Amino acid sequence: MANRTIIITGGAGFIGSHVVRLFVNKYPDYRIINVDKLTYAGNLENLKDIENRPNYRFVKADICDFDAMLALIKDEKVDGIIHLAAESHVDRSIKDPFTFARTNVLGTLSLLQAARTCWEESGWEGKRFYHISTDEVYGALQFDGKLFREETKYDPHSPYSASKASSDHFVRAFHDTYGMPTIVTNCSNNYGPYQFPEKLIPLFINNIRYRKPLPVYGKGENVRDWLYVEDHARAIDLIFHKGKIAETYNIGGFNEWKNIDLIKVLIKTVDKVLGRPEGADDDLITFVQDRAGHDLRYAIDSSKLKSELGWEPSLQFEEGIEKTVRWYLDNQEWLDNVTSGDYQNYYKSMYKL
Ligand code: NAD
Ligand code: TDX
Repeated sequence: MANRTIIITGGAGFIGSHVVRLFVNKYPDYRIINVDKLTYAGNLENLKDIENRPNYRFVKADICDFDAMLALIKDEKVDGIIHLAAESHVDRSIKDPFTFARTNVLGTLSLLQAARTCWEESGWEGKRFYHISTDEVYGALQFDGKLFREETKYDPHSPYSASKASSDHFVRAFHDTYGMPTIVTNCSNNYGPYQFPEKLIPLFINNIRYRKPLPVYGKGENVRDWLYVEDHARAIDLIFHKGKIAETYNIGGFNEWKNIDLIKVLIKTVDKVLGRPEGADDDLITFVQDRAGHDLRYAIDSSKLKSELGWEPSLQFEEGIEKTVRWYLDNQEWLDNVTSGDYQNYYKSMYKL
């Protein structure tokens, strides 16, 4: 469908910036409106390469601001919303759950209600509200080979995953109650360029570079399922255009790693790229107090997405990790810019520096 006008919320964040870039480049006939509050995690630097494109507009706004969302959807005749804006870091949710309930739950509700108000008036035809969620809503798996499927019962444990679970339920409720054309996807851990360096992979790449301790929670036994961020963005594009209304799709790379094994790969790769001898930085591994309520294992079964829409991850993990390591090592200025100010203070208090 040509000439669509799409809001992408959270477009200045990690995954959102990849989705905005993909849509702006691939769909010159669409109008892409990036709605972002620019919290500590949102950086317009992530989108420097496309900021002057004629099919792109940035709007600094809070999704909790119902009147602003309503006016934007109405004035711009928006027909699609891809909703990524959220508070996304589990450790922060443990310290400050209210902010997560506000943005993730009330913000999503405000956006849904604004879209409903406009779209009920103009008709549901051709409209789409696509909500981006996480595998963490399914809870924790044991080491038994089982995977999260679309039918897996929700069992969130952290304030972050509880807030995402709640927002997922609101999205489905808007379909079931009002007939809003919605889609929800639940994705595994993403990695790649432009991820805020509080998350495991970018934080540890930077620490290895400067030979700072690597704070491994617990024994490093927890397992996560990792997907390269551009593969997630491709899945979002496909599902936005071809996914079935009211469906849920799991997105993941069938790529499980125990944290400690992943950290060893990171050390090896950074040392290789920097020309340091193998094993030079192994002693940076520092076991620290475990995260409260730390989910043992996440693993996504994305076979529905493959069989119904033909999506598969394009990148092998070793290749993706090396690409990611090189990007962070080459983009020190980006790292310095996004970690100045507020984040520095938070990081210092978190690790008692
Ligand atoms: P991020 O923290 O990097 O970016 C979030 C963006 O949302 C930022 O640009 C921020 O400024 C913006 N934002 C926050 N509160 C806002 C508000 N009230 N109004 C408007 N904008 C606001 O997050 P991310 O890692 O890119 O995650 C994006 C989405 O994908 C989230 O919904 C997250 O739950 C989901 N997700 C993330 C992962 C992952 O591994 N990172 C995996 C699965 C799902
Ligand atoms: O310093 C650390 N030490 C450590 O051992 C950090 C930051 C993390 N960890 C562990 C905790 C997790 O088991 O590494 C694993 C990955 O941690 P994060 O990068 O914080 O990601 P996670 O908690 O798994 O959540 C991520 O994936 C799902 C994203 O932050 C979420 O937004 C997404 O929904």
